[in-house]
Amino acid sequence: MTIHLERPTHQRAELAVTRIGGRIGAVVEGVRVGGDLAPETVAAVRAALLEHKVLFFRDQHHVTDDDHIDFADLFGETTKAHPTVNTGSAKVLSVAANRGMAANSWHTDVTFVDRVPAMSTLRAVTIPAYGGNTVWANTAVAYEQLPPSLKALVDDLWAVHSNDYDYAMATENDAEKDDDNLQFKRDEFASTVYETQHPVVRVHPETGERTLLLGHFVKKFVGLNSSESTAIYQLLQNRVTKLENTVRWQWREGDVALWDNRATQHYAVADFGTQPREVRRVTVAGDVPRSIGGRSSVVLQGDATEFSTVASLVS
Ligand SMILES: O=C(O)CCC(=O)C(=O)O
Ligand SMILES: [Fe+2]
Repeated sequence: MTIHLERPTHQRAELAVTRIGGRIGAVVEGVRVGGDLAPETVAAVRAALLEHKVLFFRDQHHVTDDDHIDFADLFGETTKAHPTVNTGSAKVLSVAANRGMAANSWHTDVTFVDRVPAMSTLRAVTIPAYGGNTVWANTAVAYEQLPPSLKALVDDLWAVHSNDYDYAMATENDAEKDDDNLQFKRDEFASTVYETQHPVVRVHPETGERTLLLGHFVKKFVGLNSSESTAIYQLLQNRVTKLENTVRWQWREGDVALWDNRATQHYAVADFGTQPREVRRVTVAGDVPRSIGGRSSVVLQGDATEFSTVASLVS
């Protein structure tokens, strides 16, 4: 797809969106990431995001933290860097290998609060010589492709998500977590505990698609015991993370990724040994999920108003 756009300066801008996966992922060319995109460019990027779920922009070496924030701001109000983790910036979350904030398990960002972020933008600052790819999965197609019997199972199922989640359940199929990492999680990540009950099937506020809202912050399903919860969680996650349903990105420094956090999960592959790796994230505020029946997620513990505003349904 090639879209020709007129800039306010009347310079002709060309935005090219090239799919890189069958079910998710596209590379966007012709956009200089920052805060000064023309409104029609922002609209075109947003439309491409809703369609492809994750977009990649190569060679954005010029981007500073401020440019990164300004870029994210074009898609909605930005959140605080994180509800509990402070990496030295109000809006930018640094995810560095040596900080032990492991992202090597499948998750959707910050689902332990009610106002789940709408989008995340990630910028590659330091990338190892090999390894350290990130993989995204499409949770709308995962729902769509469930057989009717499994749709019936999940359509009225609710899950409790927490930042003080059951690590054993989330890590069962994932890379092993080391002790430092677990200690970090206990000390900082869950310094304030948040717990929210979300529908497992969420109606996407912009596309109307039904998506599976799961990931490693799920503690249990409402009304099921822990072994039943683990079994159902694995069954559904196997659908989400099926390789055909994913795209894997091999980072180069200067890359920027933008994903729809309402329709994806992601996983940062921890296969780069002791090499340094740093990516930085700026997050766009989202609304409170709604079920197929129109019921909203319910806060069980923690107040996320300091972290993020609640986005209006369609921005
Ligand atoms: O390190 C990565 O590639 C992804 C980190 C992550 O999960 C995030 O920034 O939300
Ligand atoms: Fe993440």
